[in-house]
Amino acid sequence: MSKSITKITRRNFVKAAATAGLLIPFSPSLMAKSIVNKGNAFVVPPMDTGTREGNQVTFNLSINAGQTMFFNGVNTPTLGINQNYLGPVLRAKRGDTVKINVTNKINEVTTLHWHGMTLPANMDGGPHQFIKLGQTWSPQFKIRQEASTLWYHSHALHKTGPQVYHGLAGLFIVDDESSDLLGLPSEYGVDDIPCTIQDRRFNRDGSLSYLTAMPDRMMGMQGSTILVNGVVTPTLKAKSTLLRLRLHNGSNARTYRLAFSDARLFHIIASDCGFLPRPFQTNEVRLAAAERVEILVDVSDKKQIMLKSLATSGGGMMPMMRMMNSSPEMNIMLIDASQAKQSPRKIPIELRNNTLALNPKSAVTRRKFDLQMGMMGGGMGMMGNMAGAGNSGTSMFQINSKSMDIKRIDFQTKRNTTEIWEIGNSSPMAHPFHVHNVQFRILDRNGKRPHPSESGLKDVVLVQSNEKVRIIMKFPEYSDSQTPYMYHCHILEHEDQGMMGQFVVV
Ligand SMILES: [Cu+2]
Repeated sequence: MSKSITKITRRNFVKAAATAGLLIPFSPSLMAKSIVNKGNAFVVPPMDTGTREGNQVTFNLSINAGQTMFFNGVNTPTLGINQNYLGPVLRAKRGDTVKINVTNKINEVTTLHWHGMTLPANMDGGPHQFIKLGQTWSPQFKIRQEASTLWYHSHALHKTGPQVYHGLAGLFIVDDESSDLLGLPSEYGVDDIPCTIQDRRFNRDGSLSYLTAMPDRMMGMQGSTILVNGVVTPTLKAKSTLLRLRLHNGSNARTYRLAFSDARLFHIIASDCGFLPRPFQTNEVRLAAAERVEILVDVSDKKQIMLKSLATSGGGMMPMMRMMNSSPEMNIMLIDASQAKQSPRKIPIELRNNTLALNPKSAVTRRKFDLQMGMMGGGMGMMGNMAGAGNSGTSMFQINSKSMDIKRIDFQTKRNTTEIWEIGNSSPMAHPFHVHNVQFRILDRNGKRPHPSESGLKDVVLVQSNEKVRIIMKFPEYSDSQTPYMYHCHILEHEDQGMMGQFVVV
C-alpha cells in the first residue's frame, strides 16, 4: 500500500472532515426519554476478597454473556464477570500474591488487563494474553504497590472498545498497612463507596448502541445515558455524613468535569495510583477515561445533592474542534443525605508521601511521543480506512506516525531505570495516555507544574490538543524480552484503531 498520509492539522481538518461527511450533527440518545427510570437505587458492587491462605489469595472469575435491565421491562444483552454486567470489586493487600483464574465463556477471544498494576509482562492481560472460549488463564503476581483504586478490563486486540462497552470491567482495590491508620471512611458500601461512571447509548430495542453514529470512531463512543455501577443515574441514600467516593471513569471516551449541584467543596485524597500528600480542597475535578480519584464529601447538612458533570466548551476556532472537545452538562447520581448518621471520621490534614522515588536527575532516557490523527489522502479514503483499521498497519490513529502492529516492538527499556517521557498531541482533540506496568508522576504541562489534584502517582494523563506533558516513571525489576507492555490512548475506539504501541523491559 502506498497511500499518502497527511497529519490532521487545524487548517486541513474541517475541510477533510466535511468531505468525509463527519460534520453531520451528533445524534443524541436514540432511546426514548420516557423510558429513563428516575428512581433507580444505587447499587454497591459485590466485593470479592478471594480465598486466602496466608498471603496467597485466589480469585475465580468467569467472563460471560448476560441480560441486564437498565430500564424497566427492557432486557439489554450485556457482558459481565461473575455477573451480568461489570464485575465484582476485587480486593487484596500489598504483599499478597494473587492468583486469578479467568475463564472465558463468551464466544469471542477476550483478555483481562490489571490496569495500574505493576507486574510481569506475561501476567498483564494485554492483547498477547488472549483467552479463547472455554479456556482458563491463571495469572499470578505479587502486589507491590501502595493502597489505591485500580481496575481491570478487557484488552482484546481491536475488541477492547465493544467488550468494555458491553460490560467487561471492574474495580481492583489495593489496601496497605498504613492506609488503615489514616482514619478515613473505610466501611465498604457504607461510607467508602466505589462508583464506576459510564456513558452509554441505547437502541430502541434496548440493546446497547455501538459505532452506529458517524462521529463514533473519530471521537470514541459517547452516549447521553449515565450509568453508575451499571444503574442509570442512581440515587445513593447516604448512611454517613462523611462519604469517601472512589470515582472511576469507566467510560470508553468521555471526560467528565465532576462537581456537586450546589458547588459545595470537597476534598480529593487520592489519584489513580494512591494518596495525595494531603487532601486538596476544590469544588470540581476533571476525570478522563480510565482515571480515578477518591474524594471526601461532607453531607452533614443532610441535603439532596446531584453529582454532575459540568458542561465544557471546547477550545479552538473551528466548529469541529469545538464539538470534539466539548461536553454537555449531565447528571451522574443523586445523593440523598436526609437519613445520614453522624460520622465519627474527620478529614485528615496530612495523608502521606508516596514512597516511590522518582527523581528527574536520575532519568537515564528521554523519549518523545506524538499522538496523531493522520488522514488518508482524500476524504472518503479516510472513512474507508477507519472502517478497515486493524488489519493493516496503517490507520489514521497513530503514535509517532505508526499505528499498532502486534508484531512490532516499538522500543525497549531497562528494568530499574528512570525515564522521562514527553507526550505531545498534534491532533485536534484530547487523548488520555496510559502506560502499563508503571506509576508515573506528571512533571509539567506545557512547562507548568500540574494541578494539585494531579500531583500524586498516576497511570493515565489527559493530553490536550497542542499540549506537551512530561511524565517521569521508573520501570520495576520485571523484565521479559519476549512479551511487551502497551502504551496507548484510553479512548478505547482510538486504541482499537491503532493509537497504541508496545515496549519490552529488559
Ligand atoms: Cu485518543
